[in-house]
Amino acid sequence: MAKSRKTRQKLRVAFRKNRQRRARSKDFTRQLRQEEEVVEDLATAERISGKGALTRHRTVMVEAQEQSRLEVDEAVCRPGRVVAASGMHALVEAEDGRRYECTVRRVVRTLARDVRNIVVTGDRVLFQPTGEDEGVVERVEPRRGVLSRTTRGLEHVLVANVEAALIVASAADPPLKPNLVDRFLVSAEKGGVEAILCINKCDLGDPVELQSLAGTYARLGYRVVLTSARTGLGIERLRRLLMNRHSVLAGQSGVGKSSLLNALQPGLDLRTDVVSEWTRKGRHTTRRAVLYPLSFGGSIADTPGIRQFALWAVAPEEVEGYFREFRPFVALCRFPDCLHLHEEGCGVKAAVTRAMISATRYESYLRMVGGDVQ
Ligand SMILES: Nc1nc2c(ncn2[C@@H]2O[C@H](COP(=O)(O)OP(=O)(O)OP(=O)(O)O)[C@@H](O)[C@H]2O)c(=O)[nH]1
Ligand SMILES: [Mg+2]
Ligand SMILES: [Zn+2]
Repeated sequence: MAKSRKTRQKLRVAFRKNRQRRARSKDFTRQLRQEEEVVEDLATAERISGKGALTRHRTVMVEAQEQSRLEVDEAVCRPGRVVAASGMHALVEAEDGRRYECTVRRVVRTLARDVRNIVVTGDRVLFQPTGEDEGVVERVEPRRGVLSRTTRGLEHVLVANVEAALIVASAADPPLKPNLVDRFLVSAEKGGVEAILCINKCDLGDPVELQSLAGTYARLGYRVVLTSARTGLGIERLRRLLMNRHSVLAGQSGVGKSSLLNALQPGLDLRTDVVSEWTRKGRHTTRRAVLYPLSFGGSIADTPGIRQFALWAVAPEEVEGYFREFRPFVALCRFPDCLHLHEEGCGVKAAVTRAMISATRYESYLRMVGGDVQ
């Protein structure tokens, strides 16, 4: 007991030192070097077993992980939500609406699974204000409801703590890619987020074709909204669907996500000025996920368009579970481990032949099982 108390004290001292260091850009290289050291320490400690200095060191590190949640001085910390994030920096909005440019406390970075996702837009955090509009993120709360994909072999969380994802596609310009839509639907379901399909630019599309496409997804039980940011079609319905919820706009680049947001929330362009230095560009080519409050209740994150999309952590045999319409037919497959590719006696393939499963959906399935990037 005594020993562990001592350890804890040591850790506290170290943490306090970290906290006092201001993350000025001239410190950046030095900081990076220190981070590398800590990461190396962790890696070494993980490999060594048996009794010895390294084992003790490992114990300390493990304790540090466990204690990191306790170490936060809740009396001086405030809860907030990450409005935009970039590397080790996060723009955090406190409950009173004030915004703080925050760095991330080193122990939080060390404990993160990978560097990409330390803080993401939508994260709920505890932060300590260090000035009028500056602070330090002390803790990132566990995420619920995420939209992620795989980037260079790592999970890339686009946004966290959302209840609904508005998967936006366009009727034309760019043409609708069903495979990309299906990937987003899978990603949302995997992340515990309700997917709402929004087909935008309906002013450009053939109404008959659009109705049939909308019908395909509506029959699967997805909510489908046909919109036009240009004419205002469907905007009121969208508003009702998003009211009082935390949502995200996701989809291919150029489908009109930001335009929809402007239609949903007139006057938002005024408010985007605040985050313009974070987004570093006009609102028409979104580079970074940014969270906006909605005047009719709730919030919505606008995200950058995605051209390529590899699913995160979905094994081939799991994919069928995300294709709701396959379920009744999977039981008819001759082999219990049927992947519905070339197997004999496959109930799913038979259903595709009989047009009971859409050929386009089956094609999406094949691409996902094949690990294709779309
Ligand atoms: N005809 C028509 N054009 C639209 C509509 N919605 C958006 N656009 C146009 O489509 C283009 C792209 O719109 P954005 O809102 O920037 O698209 P985005 O999805 O936010 O794109 P990224 O930020 O690159 O992901 C712009 O020129 C818009 O004016 C629509 O409903 N109808
Ligand atoms: Mg945009
Ligand atoms: Zn099968």
